[in-house]
Amino acid sequence: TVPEGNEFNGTFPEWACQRKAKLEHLNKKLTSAVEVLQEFAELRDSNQDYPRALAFRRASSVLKSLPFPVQSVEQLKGFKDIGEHVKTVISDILDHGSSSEVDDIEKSEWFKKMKLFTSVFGVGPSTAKVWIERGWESLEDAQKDGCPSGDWRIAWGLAFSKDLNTPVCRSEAIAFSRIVQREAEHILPGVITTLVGGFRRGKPEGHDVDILLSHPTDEAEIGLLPKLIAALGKRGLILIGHKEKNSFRSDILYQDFKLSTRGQLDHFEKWLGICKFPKSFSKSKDSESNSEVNQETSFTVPALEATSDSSLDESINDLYEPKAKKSKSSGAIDTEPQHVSAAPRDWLARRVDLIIAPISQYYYALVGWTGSKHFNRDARLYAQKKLGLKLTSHGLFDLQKREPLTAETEEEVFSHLKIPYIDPTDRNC
Ligand code: TTP
Ligand code: MN
Ligand code: MN
Ligand code: MN
Repeated sequence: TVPEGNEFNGTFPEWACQRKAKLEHLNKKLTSAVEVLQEFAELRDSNQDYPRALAFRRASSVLKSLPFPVQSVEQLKGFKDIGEHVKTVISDILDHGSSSEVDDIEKSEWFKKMKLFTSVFGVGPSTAKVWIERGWESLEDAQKDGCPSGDWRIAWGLAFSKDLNTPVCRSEAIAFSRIVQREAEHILPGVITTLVGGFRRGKPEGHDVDILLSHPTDEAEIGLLPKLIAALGKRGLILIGHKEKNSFRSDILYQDFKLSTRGQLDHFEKWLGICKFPKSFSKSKDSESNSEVNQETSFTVPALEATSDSSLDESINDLYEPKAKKSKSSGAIDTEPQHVSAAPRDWLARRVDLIIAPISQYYYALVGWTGSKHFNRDARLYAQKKLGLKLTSHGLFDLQKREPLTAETEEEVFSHLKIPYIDPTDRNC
């Protein structure tokens, strides 16, 4: 029997952060169409908070959590997040197999160029629009210009765009996390290293590797990052990157509510950059795609533990042999990428984010850096509207009492928010 929307939606949680949203769901065809409309709205208006894009995001988030495949728009009656525009698109797809509105967007040169240009590290919608106005059609056009803006991210992002636009697979993320754990443990025994971002949500691949670091003793983490970067550099793993200082200020915490819902910016000490991943990190995709390593979804990287995959262990261990080649680029990092990309090489350029959080903020940082982006946006809005609390990656703050609600586990973050614990793999809303 086909579920009726209005008999079901009475029990459907109102907020995305209260619902389970797995990577695999029953309405992929519909959500990918709605996400085209969302992306188009975001690119056109260059404003992540633009209500049109947000409306599409909310609609696709509902579709991702539905326990049945939508067969008729009647089933969507009463879902307040699915408006008339989205219903028209859905009925077009249900009736004709596609939506002409979505097809037209996907075919448009402007959309294709915007997607291509914003795929470059450091290039957002406003830069991409400038490039289009200059008449640039391809990444080669931008490369010919040299370093178009003086931004190191764009210069290096362009020089390695081919590598960086090839998805990072799970085995690469795990191999690199284990090396980060090993080096960090050597510098700071007891360090906590966690692979976060899309990989913690169970995604098989991603656009980068996000790693969150902390230590059970508050302030022990201070000074770790520069040493860690130097150690990774010594192993020949660093191509280019920049450190950002911790800019968290508890004195302004209780002033600005907007900070929590606008954007994803936080104030942690972090390193954003591009690493050199030996090609041996990416295992052959065919026979081994179901191995244990690939199924491991959410973990804190154990110290010096076997990966249950001997070939991956070997390639990690190669880096630790005395004869391991040490890159000269580790000491002084060249800021001119052009010549680096020419020579044949045995590594791939990969985007890496390393984030340092004090333990008092760690579980909030864990939730924030696990995402998804929509999960964060929704949870932050929910906290503000329903609880009068300000949620960020640094904590949950009671603006009246002017005090933080501390958490010593991820579960505790959810219980402070008065929502059932949602597994990371169910946060793909
Ligand atoms: P991303 O790496 O941008 O996204 P992702 O890992 O979800 O997806 P992808 O596979 O494309 O890499 O960010 C990781 C998570 O961290 C994201 O879900 C939201 C959050 N985040 C912050 O909290 N602060 C930030 O400054 C950024 C960039 C992301
Ligand atoms: Mn990521
Ligand atoms: Mn991304
Ligand atoms: Mn990232």
